[in-house]
Amino acid sequence: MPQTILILNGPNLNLLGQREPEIYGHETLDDVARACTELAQGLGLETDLRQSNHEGQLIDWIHAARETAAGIILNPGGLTHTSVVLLDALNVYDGPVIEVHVSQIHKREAFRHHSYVSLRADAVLAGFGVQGYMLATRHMGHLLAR
Ligand code: CA2
Repeated sequence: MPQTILILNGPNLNLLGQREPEIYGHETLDDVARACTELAQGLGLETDLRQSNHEGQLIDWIHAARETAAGIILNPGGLTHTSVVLLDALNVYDGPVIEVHVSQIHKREAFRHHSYVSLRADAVLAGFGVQGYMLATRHMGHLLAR
């Protein structure tokens, strides 16, 4: 059975490719799902990409991932900067966690410079556009092959 990478996306990321292209680009979350699935297949892995606008739903998925996913790639959206509960959920997940931001959060408003999730993440990507998800998938392949 191939191992699964859970690719979790937080609030408003369903709008990727539809609004603010100058910040987030033109590609949609469906484009990301297709590209990561193809890349992961070449690494012998499966992907499961999900998005929710609800913090509790993301936490439930992280809890379930303890049984179903070998690693998590997570773009928490705005919850990055506010959510202790997301950090708590990740702290009870044993596999590798990679944090992805489409935009370069450190070049933006000061409130985006701090991430609670980074206290748990094994790697962080910011400012690579949606390519960040593909880079994270590739790196997850390395981490899971160890
Ligand atoms: O750069 C990222 O990926 C962010 O996680 C995106 C979040 C933002 O709050 C973080 O600081 C950085 C915002 C998600 C909003 O998503 C949209 C996507 C496209 C169009 C409009 C909103």
